[in-house]
Amino acid sequence: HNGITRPKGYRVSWHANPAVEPHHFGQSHPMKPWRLTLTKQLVMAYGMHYAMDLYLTRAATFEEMAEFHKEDYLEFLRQVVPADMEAPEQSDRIASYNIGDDCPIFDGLYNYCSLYAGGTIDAARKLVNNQSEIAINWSGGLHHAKKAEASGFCYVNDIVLGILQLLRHHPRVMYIDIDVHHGDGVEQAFWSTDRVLTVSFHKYDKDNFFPGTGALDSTGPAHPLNPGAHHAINVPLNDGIEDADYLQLFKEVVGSCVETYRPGAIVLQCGADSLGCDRLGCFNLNVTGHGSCVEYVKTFGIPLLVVGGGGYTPRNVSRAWAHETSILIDAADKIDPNIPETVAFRNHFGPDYSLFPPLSEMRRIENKNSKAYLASVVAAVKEQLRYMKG
Ligand code: ZL4
Ligand code: CA
Ligand code: ZN
Repeated sequence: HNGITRPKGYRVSWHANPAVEPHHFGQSHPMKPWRLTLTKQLVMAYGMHYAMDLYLTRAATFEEMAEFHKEDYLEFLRQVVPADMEAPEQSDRIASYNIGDDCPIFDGLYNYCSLYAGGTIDAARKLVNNQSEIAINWSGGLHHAKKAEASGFCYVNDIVLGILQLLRHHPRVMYIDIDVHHGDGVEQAFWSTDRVLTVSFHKYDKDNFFPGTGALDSTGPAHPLNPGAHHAINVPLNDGIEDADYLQLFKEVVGSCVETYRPGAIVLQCGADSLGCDRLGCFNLNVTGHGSCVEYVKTFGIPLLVVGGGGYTPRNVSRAWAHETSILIDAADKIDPNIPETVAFRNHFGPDYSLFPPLSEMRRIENKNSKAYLASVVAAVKEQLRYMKG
């Protein structure tokens, strides 16, 4: 099938449940689970599914999600219905759990959350049980959710739940986040431990870009005797960063972190809102540039859990995640950049019908990251790693 075969020497597992895809956040909400349908159609049109073990994921149980989340919050998510948004007796709880325009109550909300969380938990367990070396759940990556609060389109933090599974077997887990937003929920969950190193690359503008955290000097608990000190790495960026600069920065930061921290497993959040032309993002990355980060992480040969995240221009989200799937199965060189005639919803990929349209040319945002600024960020991270070593 298109010459795509299983990768040599390692296994890739694909974790998904199509029941996630039809959920609707509401009229004109940027988060569209339907982008997962488009991603799957591309992956199948190229025949990539023949190279992976495919798992239909189950819903996470209440108890599994309660390993991180507060039970009263999960109970609320389980019983709330859209009509409660109008019910005055519910308004205090709705406000306290941060339900609103970003995180609305929609039909099947609990089903949606438990399905994407179940996918990430299953993927982590495949790695832990040595049944897979690379496990993919594109429906996960919802990095803003807190213990008892929804935030930024995220309700249940599947990444935290997946890392908790990995920590049962691995003394140290590294988390890498290339979503354009700061991975605050994951950082906060593991703020006080040295068993998880979190690394987020993001647009940072304290008062004008969500969530406003993730400054360069936000590196963990202030007290040097707290084990989490220095175990949060933040790479704050300005508008318009391009492929070459991003990749160089990514390699220097991630390479130094892996070398120093020596994680037993890596979790990579591949939020596709860092691509050029994203509805919410402000970077200029191409599908190839975004994919090069995934390719670089793969070179370490460390058990890898790959999740999705943001991404608000569905045709480009699906291009990126399909391309990244091909990288993970070691088949990128066998993929025809012309999108197959047979793909469902092919009209979404016009007029170019290419897997790699030049995103950064289409709506170029001025690059506000000087070489000197990027060099200073790398220097600060390396300095931080010296403290981490102790
Ligand atoms: C929308 O059009 O910056 C939500 C959200 C809903 C439909 C109708 C309501 C219109 C853009 C965003 C009013 C919406 C006002 N609808 C939303 C401070 C804010 C308060 C809420 O990729 N308003 C909050 C969250 C970010 C804020 C980004 C990224 C997630 C991830 C991982 C989350 N919140 C200002 C915005 C729309 C909407 C249009 C929106 N919300 C854009 N940015 C935000 O990191 C998955
Ligand atoms: Ca990020
Ligand atoms: Zn995002």
